[in-house]
Amino acid sequence: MGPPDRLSRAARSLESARELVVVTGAGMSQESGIPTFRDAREGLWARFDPEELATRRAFREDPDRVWGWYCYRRRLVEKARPHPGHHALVRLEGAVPRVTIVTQNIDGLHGRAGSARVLEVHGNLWRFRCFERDHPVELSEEEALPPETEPTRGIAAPRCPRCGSRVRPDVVWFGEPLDEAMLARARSLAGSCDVMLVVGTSGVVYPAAALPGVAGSAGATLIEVNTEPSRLTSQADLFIEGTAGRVLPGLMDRVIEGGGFGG
Ligand code: BJW
Repeated sequence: MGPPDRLSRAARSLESARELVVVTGAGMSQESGIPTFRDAREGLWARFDPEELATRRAFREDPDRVWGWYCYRRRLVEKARPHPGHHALVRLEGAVPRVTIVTQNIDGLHGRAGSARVLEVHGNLWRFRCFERDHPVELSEEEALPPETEPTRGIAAPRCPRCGSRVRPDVVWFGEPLDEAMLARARSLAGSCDVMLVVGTSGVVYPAAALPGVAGSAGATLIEVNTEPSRLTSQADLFIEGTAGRVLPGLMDRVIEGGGFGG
């Protein structure tokens, strides 16, 4: 089957879907200028050590180093804009009765594009809590976005106004549990959806990587969009090779042409 046939088949599945779950990963944001994690040359983990930046131990040992790196990440995201792929997912809400995006991304780009139902299972770069007691903390723009420095230059992590412990980003580091209620919701939706669209994830990080398996076992059609095969491709009914920013708008155009929900 050639790429146009795959797009048409994917569009037909989406047109008949009642409940769609879209699982996104770092590849979804790549064309907005945000690097992925595992690209061999440009990926964040090719340039920075996750053990030193994305674990509780790392923060405990050197909060300023970790805080400085997340300030650098926040600056990257602040300059980024949602791309046509994000907007195509918003348009999908007019074509399928219920659409939920389960994103591993912490950049908030789906929400900025206008997607209505987004579960950010790895947290959000722009929310903060304290390290010791999880008190939610509000920060000023200057505290969240201090002047540009090197990504590896430490920046003093602010203190929680209630308990004095250091402030951390409200994201999920390795070895930390995901929000229990949100994960339960994501699993339940995966088990009840009729189509799951998986975009731009390597499928190596659990528990998010298990969601396509849950959907597939429950009989959903799995459609994957990625620039290259991933760990999840063997489970996919349809693999569409290409970037999110090119494939998703093309897919949406076909859904609209085909009528879609209420169309
Ligand atoms: C394009 C594209 C374009 C490029 N268009 N495509 C079971 C088995 C094995 C291990 C475990 C397991 N269960 C738990 C674990 C341990 C661990 C884990 O999974 N480790 C694996 C690496 C082996 N998981 C955890 O620790 C999780 N916690 C947990 O399970 O807790 C249990 C617990 C319970 C009770 C008490 C205590 C604990 C937490 C995982 C948190 C992950 N955190 C990070 C950092 C978040 C904050 C931050 O951003 O700084 O999340 S790591 C990083 O990986 C980030 C991402 O969300 C995540 C996934 O990466 P993603 O999105 O797939 O990106 P890439 O780069 O890997 O892939 C990009 C893809 O896009 C590629 O395929 C490209 O081809 C493609 N692409 N450009 C379309 N333009």
